[in-house]
Amino acid sequence: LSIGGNHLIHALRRNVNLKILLFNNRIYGLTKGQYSPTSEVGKITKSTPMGSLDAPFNPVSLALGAEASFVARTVDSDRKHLTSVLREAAAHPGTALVEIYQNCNIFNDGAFEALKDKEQAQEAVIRLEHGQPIRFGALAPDGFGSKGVIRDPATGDLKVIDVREEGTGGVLVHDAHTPSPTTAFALSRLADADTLHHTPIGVLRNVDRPVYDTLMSDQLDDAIQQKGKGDLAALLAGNDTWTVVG
Ligand SMILES: Cc1ncc(C[n+]2csc(CCOP(=O)(O)OP(=O)(O)O)c2C)c(N)n1
Repeated sequence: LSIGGNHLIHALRRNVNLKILLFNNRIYGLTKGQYSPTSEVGKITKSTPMGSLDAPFNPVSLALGAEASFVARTVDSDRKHLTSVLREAAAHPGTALVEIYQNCNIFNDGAFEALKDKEQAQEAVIRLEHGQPIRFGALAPDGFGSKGVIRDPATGDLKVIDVREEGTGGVLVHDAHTPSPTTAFALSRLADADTLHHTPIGVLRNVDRPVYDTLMSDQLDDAIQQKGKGDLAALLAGNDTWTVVG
C-alpha cells in the first residue's frame, strides 16, 4: 500500500488477471515494527515514538475506488472462511483483491482480537453472504442474527439496528454482483475504527468486467489480421516516422 500502491491501483483499474492477497497486520513486520499505511492514528512504534500522525488507508475502500471487479475481506485464523473466499477469488476472471486480517504476534499482537474472541465477535463480525439478509449477532427467533444493517433514510448511509426492536423491514440483502460499488463501499466503512465492531467479512464485490489480458490479446489478433498496421517486419524495415524540417 505504500511503495507498491501505484501498481496496486492500476492493476485493479485495468482488471489484469491477477489474484492479490493483501496480508494486513497494520504494521511493518519484516523491517521490525515501524508504522505502516494501515496503522491506526496515534500508533506508537519505533518510527513514531509519540504516535503516528497519518490517517490509514482502508484497503477495501481503496480497491473499490480503483474500480476493482472483485473485493473481499477475511481473517487469517478462520480457515473455513478464508478457504471459501480464496476459492471464489481464484474463480474470478480479472483482478481479485482479498484483504486478509493477519496477526503479527511479534510486532502487533492481538490487532484483530475483537474479530476472533468468541464473545466480542458477536458484535464485531458481519458475515456477508450473497443473496442473504445482512444480519449478525446473537440469534433472533427467525434463525438470523438479532442485528441488521439498514440504509438510514435521513443520511443515505448504512446503519446497524436491533431487529427485535425495529423489525426486519429495511434490512439490506447482500448483493455482491450489483454493478454499482456504492453499497459495497459503505459496507467497507461500517466498522468502528477502535472496537472493530461491525466489520463485514466475505465477498463485498464480484462483478464481470472485461479482462485486460483478453482485451490485449484480441487487439493483437486484430492488428495481425490488418496487413500493414500490425506487421512488425514492415514496421522495422519501414521509413522514418519523423521528418527534419529546414
Ligand atoms: C514495491 C516494493 N518492493 C519491495 C519492497 C521492499 N520490502 C520492504 S519490506 C518487504 C517485505 C514485506 O513483507 P510483508 O509480509 O508484506 O509485510 P510485513 O508485515 O512483514 O512488514 C519488502 C519486499 C517494497 N517496500 N516495496
